[in-house]
Amino acid sequence: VSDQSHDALVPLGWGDRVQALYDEIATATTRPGRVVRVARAACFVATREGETLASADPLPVVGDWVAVDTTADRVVVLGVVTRWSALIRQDPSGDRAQVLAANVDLVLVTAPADRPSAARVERESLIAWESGTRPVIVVTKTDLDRSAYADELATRLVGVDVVSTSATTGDGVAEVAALLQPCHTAVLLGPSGAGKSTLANALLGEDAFATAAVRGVDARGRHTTTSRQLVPVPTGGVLIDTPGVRSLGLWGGGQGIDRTFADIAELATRCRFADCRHEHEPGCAVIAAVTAGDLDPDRLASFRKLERELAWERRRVDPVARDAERRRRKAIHKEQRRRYRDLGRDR
Ligand SMILES: Nc1nc2c(ncn2[C@@H]2O[C@H](COP(=O)(O)OP(=O)(O)OP(=O)(O)O)[C@@H](O)[C@H]2O)c(=O)[nH]1
Ligand SMILES: [Mg+2]
Ligand SMILES: [Zn+2]
Repeated sequence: VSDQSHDALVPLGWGDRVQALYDEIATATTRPGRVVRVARAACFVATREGETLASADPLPVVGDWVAVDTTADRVVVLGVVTRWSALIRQDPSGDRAQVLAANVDLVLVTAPADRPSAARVERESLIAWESGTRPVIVVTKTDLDRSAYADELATRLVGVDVVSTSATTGDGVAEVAALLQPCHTAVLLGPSGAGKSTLANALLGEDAFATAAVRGVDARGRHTTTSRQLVPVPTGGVLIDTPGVRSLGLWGGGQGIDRTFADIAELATRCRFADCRHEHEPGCAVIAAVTAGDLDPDRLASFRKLERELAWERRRVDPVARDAERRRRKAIHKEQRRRYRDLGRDR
């Protein structure tokens, strides 16, 4: 084992975990590196010899660990290390998956206090769980808004950690820094203008990223940050800054929904029917909780919306799920017809 204290890849997250995965794809002429930024047809890879522009086909994504060959006259990515996690959304332009970042261990869901939206935070948290990582909610700009947004989110999003920050006053920045573990990678996710790059700069202790005031409606779609970028954090850990994305369509199997909505999942175990949709079913413990004032109806609405979206995605990609849904609908129709007949008989 080599002395890692002088290994230039360690601040980028290199360690035993990556070494083992890299060994699976290494060849005599390749060396390891991490993709720090992706350009149109090439990517910037940090290696022990410094940062280099490498061509690759297909292009890896930011956060990928790769094997590059530097022996030819141009640097080429020869292989991509098996990802342990991937932040995925549905490509807004079509029915494809788009990987936003690879090999992340933590998603910092930035939630600006001046533009509260619990539903958005729930969607982003779900994407984090679906990606194989976990979310921590970082409320930003708390100097602008004295409301109890962080408390609201902590209450509503049961079991998720919430950190209050202000890059202006410096509040909470050390708490976020403490979340960034050596050899672990965190990614900033959140709407444009949330203060992601500002927070990144505060963590880095320098203005590495450009920041700008939130733009007016006439300049919609323009983001200050235009590409995803990976940087080592001096106090430990690795950070990926991303441009705020407007559309965050879900893409995934739906394993994350019970973690995002742990309170509803727990209640659902007490519903009379195992396949209860918590809509109009008799003996529904979830609806009972709303009626009793124990569950926020907005949270249930958010759950239903995301659940429907996931179910739709599942049916689209999975013919077995599609057939199951068809059978379920048929059974419901049959049941409704039967009830109708019975009603007629009673009259
Ligand atoms: N008052 C206040 N303003 C902040 C804070 N953090 C960021 N801002 C301001 O919010 C604006 C947007 O910040 P950015 O860091 O560029 O936002 P971003 O999330 O990186 O935006 P995109 O790159 O477009 O996704 C800038 O004008 C910042 O100065 C904060 O804690 N308090
Ligand atoms: Mg930015
Ligand atoms: Zn129910």
